[in-house]
Amino acid sequence: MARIISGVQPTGTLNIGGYLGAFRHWPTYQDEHEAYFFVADLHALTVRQDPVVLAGRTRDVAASLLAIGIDPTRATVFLQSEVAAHTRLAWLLQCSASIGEMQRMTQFKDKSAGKDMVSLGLLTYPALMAADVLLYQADAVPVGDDQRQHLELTRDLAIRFNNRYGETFVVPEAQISPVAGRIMDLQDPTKKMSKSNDSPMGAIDLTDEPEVIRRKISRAVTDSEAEVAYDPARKPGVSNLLELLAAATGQNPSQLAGQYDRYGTLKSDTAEAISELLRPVRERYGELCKDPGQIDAALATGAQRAREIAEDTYRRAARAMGVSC
Ligand code: AQP
Repeated sequence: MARIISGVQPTGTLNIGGYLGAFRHWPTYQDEHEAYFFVADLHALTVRQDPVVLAGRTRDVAASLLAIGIDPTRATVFLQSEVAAHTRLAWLLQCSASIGEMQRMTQFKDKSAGKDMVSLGLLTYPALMAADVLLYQADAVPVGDDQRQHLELTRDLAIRFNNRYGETFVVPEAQISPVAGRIMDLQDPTKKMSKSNDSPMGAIDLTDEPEVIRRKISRAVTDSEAEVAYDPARKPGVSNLLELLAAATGQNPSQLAGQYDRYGTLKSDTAEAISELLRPVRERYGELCKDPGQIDAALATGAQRAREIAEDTYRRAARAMGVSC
């Protein structure tokens, strides 16, 4: 059985961007793959976090993963910080990577731009992400388009390590969704929809009620023209709405454009489709919140399973580099 792994940072409430670009597909891997899904709480520390808020969001993101349909009896769900091998392997990989490689990452450039204090962790983040993947000897990593460059670096580090120290890691493939690979912010459609963006009106959260979804989409920024066309460069706002509607209904955004002659109807249909798509997630999330013991039990079992495989890979890598483990 092929093995897959993917993770999500608890830097905010999960939104429709990450859902359509990545998480929506995760439950489909559970039967035909050995699947590992984790909450990347250590990655969240690369930017300053309030400890109480971070701990709450970490649990909330874990609950959301169960709510989207990840079944802890068919997949391994865990918190990154509960498996010590992640940071231990990250150190070994940092010592095989160059500063230049890390500085070239566009996410580092974007997140460090204009900041007075940039943490060293933000620079070395890709080495921890490489460790997240390589520890599990994953064949494939389903991610959104924004993670393509980090996955390329993970592959480079694995190949370099294998060449220097002998075959140790499986070299993973990125699996990027052909639709909705990059959903844009509703208030600034030139920017990716992100959990940590400032404007709450820019993102649709997975647990938003239908009237909130309607309000956010009705206020989404479009343009001063009146033509509905799929042209992300010239009409980013309208194209983003078409992309959302297409992903929610399994259609093609260019073909959908031909069915609309008014922005208002496009917006109301998009709101309706997203609201329906998220209905089961909202309902399951509500049930899980009433039974937090379920989340704790899933995470405890998941961490135990994850540690077994991760520690084995870490020991092999450490011995290959000549250090005792
Ligand atoms: N807007 C998006 N469109 C498509 N895919 C997306 N992903 C995130 N945003 C979009 C994909 O979701 C997975 C989990 O992402 P993550 O939380 O690990 O990191 P991220 O890409 O940095 O997500 P955010 O929301 O932008 O977080 P912050 O605000 O903290 O930087 C990944 O597979 C990602 O590609």
